[in-house]
Amino acid sequence: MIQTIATAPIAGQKPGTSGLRKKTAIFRQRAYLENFVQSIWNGIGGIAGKVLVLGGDGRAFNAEAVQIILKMAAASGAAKVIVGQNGLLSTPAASHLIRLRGADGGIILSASHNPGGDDGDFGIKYNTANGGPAPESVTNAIFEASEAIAEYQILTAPDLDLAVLGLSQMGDMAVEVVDPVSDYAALMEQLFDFAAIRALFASGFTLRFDAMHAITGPYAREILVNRLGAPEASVMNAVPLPDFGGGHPDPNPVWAHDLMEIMMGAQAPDFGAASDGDGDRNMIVGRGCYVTPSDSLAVIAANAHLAPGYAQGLAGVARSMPTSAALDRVAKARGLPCFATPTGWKFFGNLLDAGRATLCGEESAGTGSDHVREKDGLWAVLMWLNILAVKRQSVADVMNAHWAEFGRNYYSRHDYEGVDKAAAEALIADLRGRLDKLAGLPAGPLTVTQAEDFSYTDPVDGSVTAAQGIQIMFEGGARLVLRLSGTGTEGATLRVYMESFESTDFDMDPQTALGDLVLAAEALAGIKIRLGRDAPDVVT
Ligand code: VG1
Ligand code: CO
Repeated sequence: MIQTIATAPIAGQKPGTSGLRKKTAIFRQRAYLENFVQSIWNGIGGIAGKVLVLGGDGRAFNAEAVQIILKMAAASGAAKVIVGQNGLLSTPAASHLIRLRGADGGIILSASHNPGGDDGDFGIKYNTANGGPAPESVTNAIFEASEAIAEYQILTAPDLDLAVLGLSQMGDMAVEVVDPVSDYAALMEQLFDFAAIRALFASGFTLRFDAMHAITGPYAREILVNRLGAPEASVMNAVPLPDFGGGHPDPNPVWAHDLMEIMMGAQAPDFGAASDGDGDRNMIVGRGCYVTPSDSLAVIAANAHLAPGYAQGLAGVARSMPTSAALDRVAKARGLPCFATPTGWKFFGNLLDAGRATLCGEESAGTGSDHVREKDGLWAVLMWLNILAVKRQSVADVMNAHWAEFGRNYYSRHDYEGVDKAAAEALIADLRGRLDKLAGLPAGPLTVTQAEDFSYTDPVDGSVTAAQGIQIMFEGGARLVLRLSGTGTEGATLRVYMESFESTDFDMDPQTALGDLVLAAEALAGIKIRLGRDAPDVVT
């Protein structure tokens, strides 16, 4: 029986950088999830007769949410939902499944790198038929629907057993439970030279992959251990847990500190990597050598042709605006078009669909290509392994050779987390108000040459997205970016991104190399006083 339940708008159901993210407890409140799911249906013009993909990263509330969404899809007339076994799918695997099956779209349940569990965060996002996160036009329509909602529809039916693979029915709707790993693993086999990587492992090359008790555990086991022959112990924290074992599944040197300790220790393996809650981020680290995500993107751009799936070369490359210009240097040297987009993978979709970019990346440990429409953690790991299998060099040697050829963009991001929202917004607003007067003025030890509020005109559909971060250039070529996070659930997070280019000295500590920029940021924005913080919470 289809029930129509009266409801009222719930304030704040506005998707951020990548979907709607809130505390798990908020999602558990009566009608919170239901309102948003109905708003998705309403915002995209209904789902009658449509085929959707559904899955999540397994965090607390994933299992309950999947059943609710199935019943709501059935009530609104969807033809079929393809769901990962036990309600699980990594974000890149979900994107692939949407494309592989020609589905009309999909719903991914994740708050990505945010901690999970009863006290953690939960999230939901809608991806369109190209497999990518819905563009702003669609997320705005969903938000508007959430502000006008008066009722939602849900089927009264028992929960489905999602442990069993295969077809079943929920009301008039077909439900197909699929293995979350196999299609994705097959895609990776098409893109990369598995024989060469297998030979690399057989030669004694050692790896440690940290799944951080999140979704990539089963994927990493199947691909790295079963298909590529790495020893079982190569994958650590491989069992997904609803609270990620109490950890913070964000693959950076701060949160993946256990892996970092191993990689910097005397017994370090040749190669280390980690992924995040939903499997779309990656961290790459060699023995004693951490690779900044912006550098990793540049190295991949310079070497992707070594992998079979990219042997024909790249059509173009793209990065988010705050990501370092290391990519631009490779693009320039190789004669490739290079695009700078606002933060968030949804802005790469049109470039990928139009064949104008093959490779994309973000400084926040997101790298990917046109094989799906999300960033892809294990893809990046396999790309590196493929490159190393061909070059037979250490990660440190690859980095040194890269910098010798292209120069080094020293890069760091300082995050001030959970700060007072009004204070953070005032900091940005005040700076924004002074931007056109900054050129020529000193800022700490540096001098401003140019200052702007980044606005993006999509080269494919002409849509304009304004106010995407404050970008300030200095004499000598250094660059500073300030923006507020769109993925947090408490207060605000200020991100300060710093970059400076160096053509000869490649062995500095990035924090030292960027010291003048830290002073300039403080002089321009008054971060310490305005936010009441002495130092950033996370430095990557
Ligand atoms: C952050 C990152 C951004 C990334 C986004 C989603 O957004 O900075 O680069 O695309 O997270 O990644 P923000 O608005 O907090 O800076 V994930 O792995 O959380 O889906
Ligand atoms: Co993620």
